[in-house]
Amino acid sequence: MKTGYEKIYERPKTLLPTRMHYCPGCMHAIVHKLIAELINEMDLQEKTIGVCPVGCSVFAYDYIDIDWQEAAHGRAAALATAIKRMLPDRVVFSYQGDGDLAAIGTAETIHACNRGEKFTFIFINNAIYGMTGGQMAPTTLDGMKTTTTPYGREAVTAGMPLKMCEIVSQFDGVVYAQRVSCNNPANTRRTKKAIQRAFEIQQQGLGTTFIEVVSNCPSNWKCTPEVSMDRVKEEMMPYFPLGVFKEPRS
Ligand SMILES: Cc1ncc(C[n+]2csc(CCOP(=O)(O)OP(=O)(O)O)c2C)c(N)n1
Repeated sequence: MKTGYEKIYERPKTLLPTRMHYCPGCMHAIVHKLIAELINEMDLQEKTIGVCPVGCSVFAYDYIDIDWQEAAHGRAAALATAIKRMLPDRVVFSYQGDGDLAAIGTAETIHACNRGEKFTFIFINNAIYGMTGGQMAPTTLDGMKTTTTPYGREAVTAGMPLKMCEIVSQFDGVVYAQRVSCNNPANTRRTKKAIQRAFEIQQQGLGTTFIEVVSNCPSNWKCTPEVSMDRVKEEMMPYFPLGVFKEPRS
């Protein structure tokens, strides 16, 4: 029997009916849904290959019904490079957290972008290592408390948080870089459009496409989902401004 929600929302065939393991309010779940809807609407189910990271989204393959490959921690960009080079007619994306993409995987990320590998990065920046219990990530905000910075991150010892969109948009190989969020319905629609645009540009074979989602982590930020969305707007966005950082040259 259909629940009330199911009566008004028709689940795209690419979104598996698996019960999600994400904590309540986690933006990973929203982004999964957007990707599944998009692949369905763009009729790409048989053409898309995702690369899963190590982190909270390690089980992305349980929710989106496409071909997936699991990467070792931080190695998603290297794996996506290989897949896209071998199967250039597929839409290939890596789905990675900040620990995966910007800490252990920094080298893979930077070099794939510099080489202009023709896949899409979907980068979920929640400013913390979610899966392992809330350690400081490269994108943890200055002053933010984590289990490894109990008095708050200090720039003097940890540097300032990495702004990945700004960094990768410097590379000639990157043709499209946009920072988005899903903290409200309007921004969620923009996120879907941005991922769609990235996939379209990828299909034109122009270069690397990079989507950063300014995200939340209610469990490790130790707040309610509602408060976490407020913090995305009030604390994350001033440092990680939303917007398009790079567009293909026309
Ligand atoms: C080689 C290796 N080093 C460390 C770990 C432990 N580990 C698992 S997930 C993770 C961090 C994930 O954080 P992030 O990429 O930000 O993703 P999130 O869980 O926040 O979505 C770490 C350090 C591991 N599994 N493998």
